[in-house]
Amino acid sequence: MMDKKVLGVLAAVTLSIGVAAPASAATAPGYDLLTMGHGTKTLGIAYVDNNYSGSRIEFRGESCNSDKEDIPDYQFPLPEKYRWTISSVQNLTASCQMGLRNRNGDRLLVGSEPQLGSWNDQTVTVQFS
Ligand SMILES: [Ca+2]
Repeated sequence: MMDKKVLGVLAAVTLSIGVAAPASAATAPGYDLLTMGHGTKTLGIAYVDNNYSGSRIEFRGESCNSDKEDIPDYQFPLPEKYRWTISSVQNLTASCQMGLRNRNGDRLLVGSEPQLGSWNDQTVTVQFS
């Protein structure tokens, strides 16, 4: 009899934890969120893993001018921890071209890319122009 009561209490505790955890977890445990730049909008997001997962960097700003070949409106040299780690990206704007730069200065224009192919783990700078 006593054993059954104890088990019942344990089951109730386990259930309440299981229900509460997903609702309060904004990002998956063990992953980092870094915000770069200032502004009211998230221009884009770069992720360490494929398919928009893993630790991520959000790039903040406002909007881009219409001259896409001008110097970038926003340029984000990645902190050392994130250099050569980016595996998927999302451009969340309508007005900006999102571009990745590798260590040679080559540029890849991107939209929403769940994988980056030969550019996997190559990005050192993210630009919006
Ligand atoms: Ca990666």
